[in-house]
Amino acid sequence: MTSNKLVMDWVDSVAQITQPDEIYWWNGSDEEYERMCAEMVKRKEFIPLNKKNWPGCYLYRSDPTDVARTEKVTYICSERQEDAGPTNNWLSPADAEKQILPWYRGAMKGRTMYVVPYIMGPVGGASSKVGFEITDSLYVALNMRIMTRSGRVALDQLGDSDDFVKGMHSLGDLKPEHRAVAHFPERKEIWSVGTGYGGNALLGKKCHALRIASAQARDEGWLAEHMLILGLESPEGDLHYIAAAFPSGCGKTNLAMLIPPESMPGWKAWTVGDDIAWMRFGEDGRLWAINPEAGFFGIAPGTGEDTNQNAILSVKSNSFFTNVALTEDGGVWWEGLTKEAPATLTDWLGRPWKRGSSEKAAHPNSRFTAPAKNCPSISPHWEDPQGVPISAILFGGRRSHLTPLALETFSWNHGVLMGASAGSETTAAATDNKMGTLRHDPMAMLPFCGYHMGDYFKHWIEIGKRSDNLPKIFSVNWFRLDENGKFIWPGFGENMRVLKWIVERCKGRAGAKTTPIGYIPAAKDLHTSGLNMDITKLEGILDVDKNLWREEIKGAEEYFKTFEDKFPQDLTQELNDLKKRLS
Ligand code: GTP
Ligand code: SPV
Ligand code: MN
Repeated sequence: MTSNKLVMDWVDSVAQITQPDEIYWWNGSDEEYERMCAEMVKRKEFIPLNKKNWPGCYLYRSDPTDVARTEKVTYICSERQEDAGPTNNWLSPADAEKQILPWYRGAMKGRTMYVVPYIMGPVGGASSKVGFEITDSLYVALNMRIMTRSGRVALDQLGDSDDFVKGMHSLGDLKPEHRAVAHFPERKEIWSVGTGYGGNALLGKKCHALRIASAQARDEGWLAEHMLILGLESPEGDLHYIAAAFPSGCGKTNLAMLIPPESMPGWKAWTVGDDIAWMRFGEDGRLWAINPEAGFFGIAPGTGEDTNQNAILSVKSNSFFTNVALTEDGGVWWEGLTKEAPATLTDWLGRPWKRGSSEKAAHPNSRFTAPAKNCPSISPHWEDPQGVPISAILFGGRRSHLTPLALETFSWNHGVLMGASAGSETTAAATDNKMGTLRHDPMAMLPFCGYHMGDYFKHWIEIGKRSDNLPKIFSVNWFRLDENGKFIWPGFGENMRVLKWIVERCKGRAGAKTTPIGYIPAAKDLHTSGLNMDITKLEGILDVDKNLWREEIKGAEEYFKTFEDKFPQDLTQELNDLKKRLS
């Protein structure tokens, strides 16, 4: 409990609505964590894993209808519809009360209500933010314990201040038709009901650190972005940090934990964050980024020793697994963990599974929750309250065609245009989208921007006017396919070759050819020694087809019309310049 009357009044009001049997204040201690994990085992919600191979690890199976973010029922409940903009679902606060609040009434009868205070950002950090998640899901509370700094520390940081986000979460009856994730940016409030899945229910993550925080960042002159943060150290000991925005399921966690290939001796990569970056100007006019989270909520499938060894080492202890398969010796497995599947498994739905089955053993969006400090490549600076200085911003996505492996934009505004016109093929991270369909996803923020996307573009342009010490903006794409549907670029650790070029461009050292869409490395400008790849294939993904790009730009121009007069003039100017260069 706390002496903060505003918090106490709000907790009371939620209890009035939800009618829990008991209220429990989360303190964040190790003793509490152990006790609550044991409670989950007692309730048969957690399956403890084999203690020898997976110490402190548990498997959790969610409701089978509740396995990914649901964008269809995610709302921005600003007072005015135009503040939510054309890319968000809007509900007026009054309609939200009518439609959503009834699903909370009496929902916690027979349950405990956990009050989880949390900090997004390092403890004591000037740019860290406090929030509360009230939840009737112990799984959610325990995940928040890994993903944020939670409990007493957050109450201490808040004191009697009114600067906190109010998150009200209930599993409700878990029926998809009684499911909603609603955000009230003006009141710094979040309602999530009828779902227990990660991005819908761990309210510190997408709901607070992106949707609420992006609106706050617009008002206060900073950036809240769907970006990983990575430090790159050259053999000479030079350190550069990059921030990269890729849509969900498009490689942030993997890039954030990359291990440089053996043919690049001396290069080191340091993980600062894998999903969210909050960036503010320092006194030096540079953008400094913090990772507001304290853990990784990462995609299991595709994560293996040879693709992401640092992630494997991160999840080996004190981690949770959601919707993966169970092995006979009490371990976990998912597609891509090993080349060959174990002969028999229990699948993510708890059914017997045999190698060769046409069905997946783990859900394609199955996830691990791991403490960031477990990661062997975690940066010594990952909890620095002032953050790390960003030299380059990368935009990327899953583009099987067209978009080159790497490109440097000509200017900040050109970079913003490129981020704004980015598209990506959809993945299993959200339901309701057919997988693999190309959609526009500006700055990888389409599902996460808490206000009008046109105003968001304007905010990026404004940020660019405030400093002449800005990061350079790049575009990357690891996902080009050949005529057989195979990835052309080897990806993963090999992406270091592209990052090296980026760092050297920041220092004005690497070569590039000037094309209408930006500076693109020639094959000779990349570190290719030890790269097991046909040079003509590499040249193929560094090429610019003007005709196809003209089509692409036409599509972007059409898309931008949805923002009407909110689309910034400066971007229209950039678009016209780009069209001229392509004609
Ligand atoms: P969210 O947690 O949903 O935001 O996803 P993310 O952006 O962190 O994506 P993640 O790193 O988990 O990667 C998603 C999928 O893409 C996994 O199956 C990876 O194996 C695959 N992937 C990541 N990087 C690469 C790459 O460089 N090349 C290829 N071919 N696949 C990759
Ligand atoms: C994403 O979908 O971008 C994620 C997973 O990082 S979730 O927490 O569900 O949002
Ligand atoms: Mn993400």
